[in-house]
Amino acid sequence: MALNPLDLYDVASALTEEERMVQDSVARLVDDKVLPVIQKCFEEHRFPRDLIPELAALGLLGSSLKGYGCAGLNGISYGLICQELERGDSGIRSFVSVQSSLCMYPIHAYGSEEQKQKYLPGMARGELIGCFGLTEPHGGSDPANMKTHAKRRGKDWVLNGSKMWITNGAIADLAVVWAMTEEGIRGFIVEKGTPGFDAPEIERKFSLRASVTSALFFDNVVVPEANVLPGVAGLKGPLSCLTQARYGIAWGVIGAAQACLAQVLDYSKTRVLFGRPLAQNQTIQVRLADMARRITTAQLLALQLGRLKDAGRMQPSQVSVAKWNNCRMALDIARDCRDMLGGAGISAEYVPVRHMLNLESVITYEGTETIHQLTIGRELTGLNAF
Ligand code: TGC
Ligand code: FAD
Repeated sequence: MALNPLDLYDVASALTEEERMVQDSVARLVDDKVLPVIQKCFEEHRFPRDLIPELAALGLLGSSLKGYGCAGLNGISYGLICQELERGDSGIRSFVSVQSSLCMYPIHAYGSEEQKQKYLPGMARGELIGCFGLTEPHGGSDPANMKTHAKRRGKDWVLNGSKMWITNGAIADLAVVWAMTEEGIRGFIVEKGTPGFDAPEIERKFSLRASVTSALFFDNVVVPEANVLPGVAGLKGPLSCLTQARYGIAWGVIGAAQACLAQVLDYSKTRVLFGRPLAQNQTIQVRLADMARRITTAQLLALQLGRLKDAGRMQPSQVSVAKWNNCRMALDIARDCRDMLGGAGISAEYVPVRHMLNLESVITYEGTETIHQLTIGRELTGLNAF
């Protein structure tokens, strides 16, 4: 029996029935609702907001959280959700990553009961949109050097500073913002419309054009004590959220790579050059084989990482291995697929160039490749090279 070129090791057979059902239902959503509109959204620099209710209806927002209207799925299912969404576009997966792992997760993990009741059910229904403000303009790789700060004033806090490159910012109803205080870094829930808070969109991106990216500005923004996350202080608060989101990205980018390989496989079999299909050339087959090998490796890495996550044993440096390997794999494949399409590869008719441009962001955000390499280096040697 011929192997599935997008799943050479039959990873599908290692999934439970529930995991397969989740994957299939998200795949249908992507085929029916994302793929028909996404290229136009990308060209128009527009996030397809009307998809939000569809994502919510399938339980994809905060899908691995328990209670508060969330689906309570396992880590593998969350990974498969990201994989299918990113087969459509990294911008759609980004929206779900930020809503779920970066905004709902910290409220769920570190919020008060009132905060959970107030925000999580609405966020799961897609009625409230969240964003996550960690990166600052002077250097995102080193969030410990944070300039945004909050000072106590009576029962309130006063927030000043700015954040940069914030996914969902301009469409968000609430922002989880990390700021320096006398007690170290704390998390603040800042609601849209709070005086002194502004979230302008960053225009003219060449990447993630179907995703909203914004700056956040805080000019003497008064935040009540009730909006401070009580359960965490220090850098481990935001970094623990990043661990969740990076896990999803490690799965997500597999979908982008699969979309590129699927299209270039078809193309290379029908494109006839020098009297034979492009796919009948040795160098083309070597390149295709290399893509399938790298996708297979990435799938197995993600699957084992998911098993570790579901067993409660996943370590941040293990996530770094997968985020680094899988983003690099997907970006290299998208670039190579773009090349194998020749001139057609720069056309919006084909998906690789869009995925390639998106993946330039994905390999940068949630920790650049270098940050993940140095994290693994520190794990191996016990020496901090940051
Ligand atoms: P370091 O001393 O290593 O750690 C400080 C404290 O945090 C703990 N910790 C972690 N906890 C949970 N998960 C992790 N991944 C953790 N990494 C570290 C650590 O144990 C320590 O705890 P404690 O109790 O001892 O205080 O901190 P460092 O200053 O040396 O920094 C390390 C470094 C460079 C790895 C970190 O700063 C880093 O990861 N930098 C990259 C920043 C980054 O990834 N930013 C992403 C912003 S969000 C984003 O990009 C969203 S895009 C979303 C989308 O659209 O999909
Ligand atoms: P810098 O930190 O200035 O890094 C510049 C270069 O220096 C990189 O190549 C880096 O690898 C390298 N470098 C850094 N340190 C070292 C070192 N010690 N040794 C060697 N090289 C080093 N942030 C959020 O908080 N929330 C979001 O929702 C969010 N969404 C994003 C969406 C998009 C589309 C993008 C592009 C970014 C987003 N980010 C978000 C920000 C993202 O996390 C940062 O861009 C990323 O962490 C890198 O920070 P920086 O851009 O400031 O680059």
